[in-house]
Amino acid sequence: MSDTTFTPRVFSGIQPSGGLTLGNYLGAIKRFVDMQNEGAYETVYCMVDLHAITVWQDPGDLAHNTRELAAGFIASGIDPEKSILINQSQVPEHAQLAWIFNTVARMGWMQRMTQFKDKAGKNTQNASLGLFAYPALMAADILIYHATHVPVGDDQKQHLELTRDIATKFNHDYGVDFFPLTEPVIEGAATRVMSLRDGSKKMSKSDPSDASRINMTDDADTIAKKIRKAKTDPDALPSEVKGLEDRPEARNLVNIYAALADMTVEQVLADHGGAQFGAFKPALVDLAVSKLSPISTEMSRLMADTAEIDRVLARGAEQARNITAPILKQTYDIVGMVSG
Ligand code: AQP
Repeated sequence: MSDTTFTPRVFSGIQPSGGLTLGNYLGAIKRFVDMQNEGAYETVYCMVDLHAITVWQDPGDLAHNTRELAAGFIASGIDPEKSILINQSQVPEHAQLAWIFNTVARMGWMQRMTQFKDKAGKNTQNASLGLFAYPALMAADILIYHATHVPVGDDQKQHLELTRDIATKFNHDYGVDFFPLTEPVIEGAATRVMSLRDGSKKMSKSDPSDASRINMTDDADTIAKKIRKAKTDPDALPSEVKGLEDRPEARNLVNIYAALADMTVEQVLADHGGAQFGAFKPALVDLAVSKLSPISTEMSRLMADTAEIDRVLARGAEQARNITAPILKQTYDIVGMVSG
């Protein structure tokens, strides 16, 4: 346990590896906005472009997706006056600390990471070295801010545990109490939004099937079509949460409803228990369109002036480096690097 008191600070990021999905929004961004507005933390939010290129990204698409992600953050309620909003590669201390952590993390730890196994597929020999080292860079993203809390979706739990292992080993090896043991914040009804086509698969921006996800840029008709076609079962909705067991697709739609409406799953089932999907899906469409359309409209407005987005990111990088440069300098001193 650390005796040092760290400034309550939140860090989290999203990869510009495609368009934002409803999974990213409900599992991550909506929580980012809540934590920003709680006022109990300094908040730093990041487009993690260095992570995105661990699998091939077309350069034009990467630049577009990075700006669009920034627009998505702002349109969803991240206020650059209240939070530091950055693009990862513009703050070089992330990558510099990651190199130190590459020497702290052990091969065996990395080999246990399920995300590497999922993303590398069968041909691990052909995966990039960066994909293997991804969790060490993620630990650096967090710890270069001495972040105390990280809001994430359920899929990132293992990486957060690894971040704590890296902090613990660094502190132990160098006999310091320098890096905090960061707490994951995995909360809400939609910490794992599933594919609309397969209730056993996570909704993902890189899923080849566009029908599997709701993109934050989808218009009202597209959202309606995707929800109407979402895979379900023939039974009516139960009135109790227990009745959703073994019904992954039904549970997914109920979770999405609850998260969008800021309700608990119990409340949704109290209102809709007994309803057939023929009635529940239109209610979900109305709710999704009313919550998501203002965000996509604002994203389009912001994307019409990318110079302004670039200015926000440049200012964010400057603010971020006021935090990251001294932490890197202290890390180098601890490690024994002559840094002048
Ligand atoms: N389906 C999801 N449900 C809940 N949370 C999710 N997140 C992602 N998908 C879901 C959360 O979004 C944050 C950013 O994720 P990321 O972009 O860094 O990477 P990812 O988890 O790999 O997301 P994708 O959409 O699946 O991207 P690709 O397809 O490029 O791999 C994280 O907090 C994550 O938990």
